[in-house]
Amino acid sequence: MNPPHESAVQFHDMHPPAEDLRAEVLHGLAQRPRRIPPKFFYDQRGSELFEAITDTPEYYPTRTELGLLEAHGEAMAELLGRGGVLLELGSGSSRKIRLLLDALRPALYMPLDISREFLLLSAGELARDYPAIRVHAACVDYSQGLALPALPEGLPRAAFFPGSSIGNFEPDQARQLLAHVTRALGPGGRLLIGVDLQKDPAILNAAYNDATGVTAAFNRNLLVRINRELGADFDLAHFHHRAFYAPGHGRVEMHLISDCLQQVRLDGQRFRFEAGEGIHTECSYKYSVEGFQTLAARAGFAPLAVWTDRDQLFSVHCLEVAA
Ligand code: AVI
Repeated sequence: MNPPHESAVQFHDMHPPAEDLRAEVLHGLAQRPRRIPPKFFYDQRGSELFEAITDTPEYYPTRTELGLLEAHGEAMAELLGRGGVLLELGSGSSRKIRLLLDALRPALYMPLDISREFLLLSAGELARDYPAIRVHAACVDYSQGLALPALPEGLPRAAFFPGSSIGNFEPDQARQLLAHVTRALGPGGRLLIGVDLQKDPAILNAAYNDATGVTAAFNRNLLVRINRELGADFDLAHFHHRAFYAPGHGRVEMHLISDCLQQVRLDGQRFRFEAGEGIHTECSYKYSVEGFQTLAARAGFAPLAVWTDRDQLFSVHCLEVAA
């Protein structure tokens, strides 16, 4: 069944085939430490669980970033340039983009996301609610580069990358991704990007270990997905969630830890897990304002403005592609 309002959206499907999931999971399980990239969290259920995380009292980034967009949306829109093309990387939730669209009123809005169902649904709803804005949605894995449908020439270009999703990339990959964004925007193009700040580890540890266990369910859903889509036999009763701030790396790490000695079968192969052995499923890097500006400069961005909340939990940067 088509999601409501889908027809108002021009849709570009550049989604990686299921074989990418298989190949990357097999490759990651053979590594030491074992790892699976966090982009695979976001099937339909994973996207819903992530939304639920953003409503937990411990997970401060979403509400803090929303507060910054509410307080400074007009100034942000002024810097981004009205009436142009707006790309959004990782269009998971529509709450933030609605604030920006209200202030910015672009001619064309192009959300990019790996989760096809979520993308179509939210893009369809936005097309309905903002009939004056053309909506072209592209299902892409932007961790692999930024192959985009052709963009109209002669309009100012801006991109919005909220949620500190940039923190889920290793710093060198983050630099590469930002460099792809500079190429898509061209000289003078502007980027509004949300970046989680370095802070008291107790706040970070609580944010990734919420009391109701939503983050644990989000992490474990990765195994549910791999069982369903790849026919693996992960025993969910014997893998648990672990998340902690790693000060030496400046990042939060998430892992799925085996409770016991066990074997998992996938694609005719057996993977042996010792008790306590895990799969590293996510890094979430935290930056100082200066640390992030240095990273962005290495990708070709010059800083224009930065907004932070009173408690210095979260930052939103406006950057310009240097000529
Ligand atoms: C999407 N990303 C920025 C989230 C984060 O905080 O790194 C994903 C997440 N993982 C656990 N909780 C939220």
